[in-house]
Amino acid sequence: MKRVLSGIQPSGQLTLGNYIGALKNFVEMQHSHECYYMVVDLHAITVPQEPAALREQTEAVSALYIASGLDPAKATIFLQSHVHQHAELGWMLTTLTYMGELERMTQFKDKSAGKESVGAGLFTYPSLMAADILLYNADLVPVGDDQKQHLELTRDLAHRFNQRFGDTFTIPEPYIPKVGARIMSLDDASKKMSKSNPNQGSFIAMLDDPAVIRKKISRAVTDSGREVKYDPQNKPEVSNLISIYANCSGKSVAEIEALYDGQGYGPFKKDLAEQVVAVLEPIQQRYHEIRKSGELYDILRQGAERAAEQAEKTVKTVKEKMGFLAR
Ligand code: ATP
Ligand code: LTN
Repeated sequence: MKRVLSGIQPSGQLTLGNYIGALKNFVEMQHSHECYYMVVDLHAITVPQEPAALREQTEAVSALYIASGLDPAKATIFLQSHVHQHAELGWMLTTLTYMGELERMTQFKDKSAGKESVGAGLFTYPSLMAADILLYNADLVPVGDDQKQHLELTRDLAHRFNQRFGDTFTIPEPYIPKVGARIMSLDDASKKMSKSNPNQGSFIAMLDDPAVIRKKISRAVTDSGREVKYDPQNKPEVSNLISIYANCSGKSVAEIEALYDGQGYGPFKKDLAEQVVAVLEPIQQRYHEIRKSGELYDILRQGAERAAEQAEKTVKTVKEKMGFLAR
């Protein structure tokens, strides 16, 4: 069975982009793969986090994992900070990463742009991400399109380690959805939908009330035309909404275009909102049950135990190969 690993940062409310680009695939893959899914809290602190907010968001993201359909009996679900081997291997891989490689990362450039002081962890973020993946010798990493560059660096680091110290790591492949790998902001189709955008209207949060979802979609920017047509070059806003529709409904782009042929944007947006609500409402109901039940802590404890077993094996091998003395 192929191994899968991925993670999401508890750095804010999860969006529909996180769901379509990543979480939905996590759920699908658990049936046919050996899966490890983390909440990457160590990554979240690469930008300042209030402790109380970090605690709340970490619990919320973990609960959303389960509410979205991840099954602790099938997948190993855990917090990155509960498995200390992530930080340990992260450090070792940082020493193998070149400054020039990190300087080229577009996520770093975006997140550091215009900031006066930027933590060094934001810069070395990709080496920790490589450790996350290589610790479990993952074959496949389900992520959105924006993570492709980080995956490429992970592959380079795995090669580099294998060449320098002997065959150790599996070279992982990204697993990126065909439609919906990059859901764009509702107010600006040139930017990806992001949980850290201060404009609430730019994203749909997975926990937004149905009434709020309907309002946000009705206000989503379109163009001055009236044709529901998938054409990302010339109609980026409408194409983005079609991608969301396709993902939430299971309909193809061609079916959606045919359905709204000659009808303008009104009916399309109205139905789109109902499709999104139909996906998110049941997840929200389960989410509230899980938060109330207190079962989360047991799930995370068991997940961390299972993950640590595998992670420790890898760290032991890596230390031997790099020349650290055994205890
Ligand atoms: P931020 O927007 O705060 O930088 P993020 O949501 O991009 O955060 P993560 O929470 O770590 O960052 O992302 C988790 C997963 O969701 C990643 O696999 C990422 O590629 C995917 N993802 C995030 N935004 C989108 C989007 N707009 N469309 C598709 N996938 C997305
Ligand atoms: N960098 C990712 C989050 C992340 C991740 C990982 C994804 C951290 N470690 C390991 C896949 C595998 C992000 O910002 N979206």
